[in-house]
Amino acid sequence: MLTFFSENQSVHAPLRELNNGEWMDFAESPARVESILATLPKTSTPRDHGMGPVLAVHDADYLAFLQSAHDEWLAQGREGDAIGYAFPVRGRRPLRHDRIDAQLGQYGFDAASPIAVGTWKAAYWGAQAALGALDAVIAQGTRAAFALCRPPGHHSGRDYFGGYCYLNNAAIAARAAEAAGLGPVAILDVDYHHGNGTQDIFYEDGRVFFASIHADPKSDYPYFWGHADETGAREGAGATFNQPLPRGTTWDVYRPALHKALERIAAFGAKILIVSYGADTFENDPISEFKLTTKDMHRIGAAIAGLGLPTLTVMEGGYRIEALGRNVEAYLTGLDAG
Ligand code: Q9C
Ligand code: ZN
Repeated sequence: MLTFFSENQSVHAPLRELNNGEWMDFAESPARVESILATLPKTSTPRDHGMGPVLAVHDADYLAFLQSAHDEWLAQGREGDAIGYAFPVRGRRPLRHDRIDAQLGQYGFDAASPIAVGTWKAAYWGAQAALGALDAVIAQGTRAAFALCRPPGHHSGRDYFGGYCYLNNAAIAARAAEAAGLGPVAILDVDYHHGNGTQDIFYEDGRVFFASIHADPKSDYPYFWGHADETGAREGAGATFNQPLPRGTTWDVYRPALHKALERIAAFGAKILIVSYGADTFENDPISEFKLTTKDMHRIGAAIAGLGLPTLTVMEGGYRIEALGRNVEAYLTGLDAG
């Protein structure tokens, strides 16, 4: 499997996040990549595709904020990672603020996603990794490629960050695929958490199908998106397909949901598939509650390969670091074998 990754992605290393009322070590650590790289034969460094494909998804003011936020944090005499604490309630006027704390609240939706010194650089190159893997699917006619994206992307929307995500790598690749004439595009999100950013970006877009299988947002983060009755709007009506599953989900529950998602993607007439792959559905994930095994990761890959579509996988979550490389390897092997 052709894999794309840039060393620049490892400079994003926030110290801690606010979780259940306590500071804990930042779960989305650079060590995740080390675990995955140890199981992959070789990786390619993506070329720099510039800001064009990023601007096709994200607002310019949001991108300017991301690039300057940590400098501004330091300029205010703060130390360490920038993190917000005040968030506008829905319905507040769309005010533009200079104060960094107001901006962190405006553009962020949780306190789990600090902006550290290397965040912009790493997020930028994570998106480039997705674009590099897309190049491989296009130009080299590879059936499948893997972007070792870190930080992950699926919680990030057009103008917001959250859930360890700053740029939506899957969405950036999807728009670039459309621009290259490879559409219609389907995105399948199998991370434990609902891909709220991806859903928002394509919610009114009928040309990109978004299917997600995730922990029920009645019990799990991100709570405010991912319910089964969210099915898209306007031109996108019917092009969003959410399957929330209960905590404790094992393969016998997961499998029929996966097959339903794949059926819907086939019926949509997708010509290319982008998979947001999270290994946080794993039974021993420290922040998640599904019970999938390493063998099930292989089954997920094989089932997806059964669609027979050119497939670009972008890495999302997965936090049991000792097992992460093996889980990703199992998924990719399934994808190759299927
Ligand atoms: N007590 C990804 O997997 N914290 N992001 C949840 C639960 C945020 C996960 C708190 C989890 C974000 C890409
Ligand atoms: Zn996740």
